[in-house]
Amino acid sequence: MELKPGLSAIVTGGAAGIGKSLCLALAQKGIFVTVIDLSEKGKEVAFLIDKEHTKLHPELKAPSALFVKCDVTNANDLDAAFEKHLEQYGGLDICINNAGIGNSILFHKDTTDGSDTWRRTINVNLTAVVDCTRIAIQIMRARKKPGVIINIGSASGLYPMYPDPIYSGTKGGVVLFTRSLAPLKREGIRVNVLCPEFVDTELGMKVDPRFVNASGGFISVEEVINGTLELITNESKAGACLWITKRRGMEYWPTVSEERKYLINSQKPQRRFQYTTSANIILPDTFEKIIVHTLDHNFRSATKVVRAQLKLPVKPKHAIVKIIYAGVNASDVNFSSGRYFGGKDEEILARLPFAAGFEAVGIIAAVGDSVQLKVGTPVALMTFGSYAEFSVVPAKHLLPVPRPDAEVVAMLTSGLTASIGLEKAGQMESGQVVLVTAAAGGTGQFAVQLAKLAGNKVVATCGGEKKASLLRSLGADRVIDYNKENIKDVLKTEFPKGVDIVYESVGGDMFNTCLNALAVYGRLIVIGMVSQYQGKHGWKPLAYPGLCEKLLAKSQAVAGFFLVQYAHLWQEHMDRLFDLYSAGKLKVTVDPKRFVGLSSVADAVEYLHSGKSLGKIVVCVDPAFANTKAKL
Ligand SMILES: NC(=O)c1ccc[n+]([C@@H]2O[C@H](COP(=O)([O-])OP(=O)(O)OC[C@H]3O[C@@H](n4cnc5c(N)ncnc54)[C@H](OP(=O)(O)O)[C@@H]3O)[C@@H](O)[C@H]2O)c1
Ligand SMILES: *[C@@H]1O[C@H](CO)[C@@H](O)[C@H](O)[C@H]1NC(C)=O
Ligand SMILES: *[C@@H]1O[C@H](CO)[C@@H](O)[C@H](O)[C@H]1NC(C)=O
Ligand SMILES: *[C@@H]1O[C@H](CO)[C@@H](O)[C@H](O)[C@H]1NC(C)=O
Ligand SMILES: *[C@@H]1O[C@H](CO)[C@@H](O)[C@H](O)[C@H]1NC(C)=O
Ligand SMILES: *[C@@H]1O[C@H](CO)[C@@H](O)[C@H](O)[C@H]1NC(C)=O
Ligand SMILES: CC(=O)N[C@H]1CO[C@H](CO)[C@@H](O)[C@@H]1O
Repeated sequence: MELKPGLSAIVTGGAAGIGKSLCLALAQKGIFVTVIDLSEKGKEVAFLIDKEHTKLHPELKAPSALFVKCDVTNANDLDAAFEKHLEQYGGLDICINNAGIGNSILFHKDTTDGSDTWRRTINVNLTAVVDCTRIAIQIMRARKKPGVIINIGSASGLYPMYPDPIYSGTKGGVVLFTRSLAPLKREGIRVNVLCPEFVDTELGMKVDPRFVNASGGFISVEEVINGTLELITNESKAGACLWITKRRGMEYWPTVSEERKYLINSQKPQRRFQYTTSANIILPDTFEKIIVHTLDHNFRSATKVVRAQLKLPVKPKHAIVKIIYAGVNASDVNFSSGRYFGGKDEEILARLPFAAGFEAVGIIAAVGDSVQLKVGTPVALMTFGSYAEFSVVPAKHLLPVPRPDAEVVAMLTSGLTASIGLEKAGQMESGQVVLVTAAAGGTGQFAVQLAKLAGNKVVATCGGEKKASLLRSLGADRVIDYNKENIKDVLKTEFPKGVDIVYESVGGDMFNTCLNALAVYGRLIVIGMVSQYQGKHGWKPLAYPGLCEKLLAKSQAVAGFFLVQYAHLWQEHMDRLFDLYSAGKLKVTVDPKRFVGLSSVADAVEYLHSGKSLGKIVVCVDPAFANTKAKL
């Protein structure tokens, strides 16, 4: 809401302290204010508001302020006070609930019935806030005009304040009460809460100065005013809780990553199974698949397309999936050389031949006993053997998806790795510098966007102008094309304090460059080491001399991340990625080069390692099927 002359506001507890300053700040903008307070000093504030108006906005009609003496815990008086405001100004645009009183005696040492002590403070600090909010909502709703309600909470509504449990309790109540009102935004009513730590007012002065000092000192009333004005003016804030401390400045509570721990998308179940096929899928007797017949890091030499029997009936708890798109992934070559399995050479050789391919989307073509999923449901699978026309998969490994599209394949390994990796291994929050390597690649593109969405500054590396321009379009703040610029030099001059998180998937020299660019407390997430996968003899582990010394000197962490170990989070993050994608907040780049049919898989794998690809590479296993379904 733009603060412009002629709007009207109510401020409870406006006679002194923060409330008084808020009244005067609103007055400066030419806003009519009703001061509600128990103290007669409110009259003087109304006078000051009037003076401010006369000086800055002489065009406004009088009276520019009202004072209503009222105890906010008295429901009848409160109704009457709001009514007076309405009579005078014909509406209500802003309501600031600021009234509060202190408590001098600890509640469990209180021998009275509490009606003049803790019960009263709960009534003033919590019940009256609820009551004022109720009346304000009713007025704003009736007028069908946008309105903003700001409740003044406290930092002790976010974390405990040991010397005064009642204080913490009421403020905690105000915080969750307010946050629960976020959905009112749909009606144009935004309710927000402000949570300052110790403020430089008369009330603040009563706090033990040692506490105040330990917390970094008082915050100024001006900062509280600035925070309130931000909550009023920024239309994106609804149910928002702004935390202000001297130590850390202004921050919203909770952080995006905390929020993600409890947010559940209620629309999910309706949408998830929206796309089902009406056509019966005809199960053939045989189908084609790619197998590794000899161990080789050269995917083409290691593999061949073979025909296999489709075994029917389907085993209990299993499903047959008709594959539509399969995802190409950097370690396909690692897999074809047998490096995925570990163990002795003879043991790996004994596995031959084995099926290749890590990930795909398709449609359930048949199910065995005890399977809940229906035939026709689009699903994703991340099981070995997905370079195939059909795949028999334990039903518990199937992830229902909204549509069997190329974009959804891109979200699987690549999207999930970025989403879960940044959160778990990277512990990403907001306001940090995040460096992403191979940023225009399958997983890099997601890391860049997710880091931006979480409110970070993103530095992205890539080789080539086409990739650089993709990255700029995805919102990267600084793109380093290593064909044109030296990554080390750029990081050194432009990020002298270092970067906080690195999403690293290249390995080798790149790993070293990134490690040297890491800030104090920084975290480097090892996602992969694509530069090492295709050495002459396949995989060759590297030594990193001095690694421990570097980490110790700057309290840094290097964290490995392997998606397979986070299967319990796949569905949650898949849903989140698809929601972002559907809402247009996440772009999914699939390389435009078309690979059709299983015979093109080797080309696709080589293309990935050519370093020319842009975004996720997918192979369309059954173009006919994909095309007919696209019309649905
Ligand atoms: N840990 C996990 O759970 C997990 C899961 C998925 C993926 N990954 C890892 O994530 C990384 C990316 O995989 P992806 O499937 O998404 O592939 P990708 O990023 O699409 O891979 C291609 C990109 O990597 C860079 N690159 C390719 N070959 C290179 C080389 N020899 N030296 C230096 N850079 C090279 C190129 O980008 P530039 O323009 O920047 O050179 C290229 O565009 C891999 O390291 C992979 O192992 C890990
Ligand atoms: C009530 O709120 C006021 C102002 O926000 C605060 O200073 C006071 O300590 C609070 N008292 C209790 C007991 O909650
Ligand atoms: C608080 O810190 C200030 C300086 O930062 C100092 O002047 C003051 O004496 C300290 N007060 C207490 C109670 O420690
Ligand atoms: C409050 O906001 C004003 C205007 O945006 C700014 O000039 C001032 O520095 C801010 N004050 C504080 C203490 O942040
Ligand atoms: C409003 O808040 C959002 C989210 O915090 C921020 O991205 C945006 O820049 C803010 N808008 C203004 C006008 O300050
Ligand atoms: C490739 O996909 C598989 C199966 O989802 C996954 O386990 C693996 O981490 C991926 N590997 C790379 C390097 O992309
Ligand atoms: C990303 C990945 O799975 N890399 C594997 C490649 O092969 C080596 C050696 O067997 C494994 O240690 C890696 O985990």
